[in-house]
Amino acid sequence: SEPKLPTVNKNVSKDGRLDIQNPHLTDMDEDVLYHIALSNKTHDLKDMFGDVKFVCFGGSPNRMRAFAEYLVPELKIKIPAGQTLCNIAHGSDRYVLYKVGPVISVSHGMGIPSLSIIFHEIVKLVHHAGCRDVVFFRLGTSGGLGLEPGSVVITDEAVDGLLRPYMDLVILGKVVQHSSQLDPGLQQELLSLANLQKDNYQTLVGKTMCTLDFYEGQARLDGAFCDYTQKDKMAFLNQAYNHGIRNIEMESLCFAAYCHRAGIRGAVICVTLLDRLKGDQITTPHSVMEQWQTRPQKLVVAYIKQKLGIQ
Ligand code: R2B
Ligand code: URA
Repeated sequence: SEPKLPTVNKNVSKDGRLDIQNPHLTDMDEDVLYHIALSNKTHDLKDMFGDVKFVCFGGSPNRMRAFAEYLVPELKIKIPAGQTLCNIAHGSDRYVLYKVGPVISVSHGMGIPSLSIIFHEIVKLVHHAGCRDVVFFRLGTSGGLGLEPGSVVITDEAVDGLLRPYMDLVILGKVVQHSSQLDPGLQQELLSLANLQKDNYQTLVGKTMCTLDFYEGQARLDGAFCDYTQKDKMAFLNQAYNHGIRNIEMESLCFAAYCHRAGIRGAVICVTLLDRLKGDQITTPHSVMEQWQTRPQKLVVAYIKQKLGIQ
C-alpha cells in the first residue's frame, strides 16, 4: 500500500526565513554543531552566515574546496592580498565548509548517513543565521544508465533501491517515510540554463536511484561479494532504465527528502562517470574525471550568477 507522506511544508515563514521544526531547539541555551565545530554561543552565526543564499553540497572535501576557489573570480569576490580561503569547519576533520560571498560550499562524505548528519547541522546553521530564501544543491558524481559518460543528470525524482520515491528512516524503532519530491521549477530553470550553454555534453532531467552501497547495492559484479549473474544484473538495470532512472548514486534520496521536509528548494545535479549498462569499473583517467566533475559546478555557478545579476 502507498505510504501516507507529509507533502506540505509549513516551515518557511513569510519573510523567507527557515522556521526550525524541532520544538526542543528553542529550549536549548546552546546548540553545538559538532561535526563542523561551530556553535551559536561561541560564534556569531548571524554575522558569519546571515547573507547566505545558496548552499552547495558535494561528497569530496577537495572538490568542495576547488568549487569554493572557482567561485571567487566567478562571483567577483576580492580576497585581500596574502589571504586565502579558510575551511570554517577546520576544528573538525569530518567535513569541510567554505563561504564565498552568499555561497556555502560544504562536503557531505559518502552515503546517506554521512549526508544526513551534515544536512541537519547546515539546516540549523541557516536557521540560527537567519538566512532567507536559501536554495540547496548537491553537486555529485554517479553511474549513468544508457548515457554517454560525462553527461549531467538533473534529478526530478530520487528513488531507493526498490524504486520507491521516498526515504525510509528508522526512528524510535519504527519506520518513518518521507517523500523525496524535488522542486520541478528549479529543475526546469537549471535545464534551460544548461541548454543556453552550448556544451559538448548532454544535460538532461531524469530519475536517480539512490542506494545504500556502491557494489551489490548498485548491481555491480566487481565487489568482494556477488551472488547474482550478469543476466540478473542486466535485468535489474534495464528495469531501472525502463522506470525512467538515468543515474545511480548514494545521497539523493536523503537530500531530496530533507529538502522537502525542511521546505527548502533543492536540486541534485550529478555527472555520470560511466555507463552502467556497459560496465562496472571506473577506468576513465583521473584528469578527465576531474574535468567532468566541474560540469555540475558550472551549471550551478551559471544559476547563482543569474540570480545575483552577475554577467
Ligand atoms: C557518488 O560517488 C560516491 C561513490 O563513489 C558516492 O558518494 C556517490 O553518491
Ligand atoms: N558514484 C556512484 O555511487 N556510483 C557510480 O557508479 C559512480 C559514482
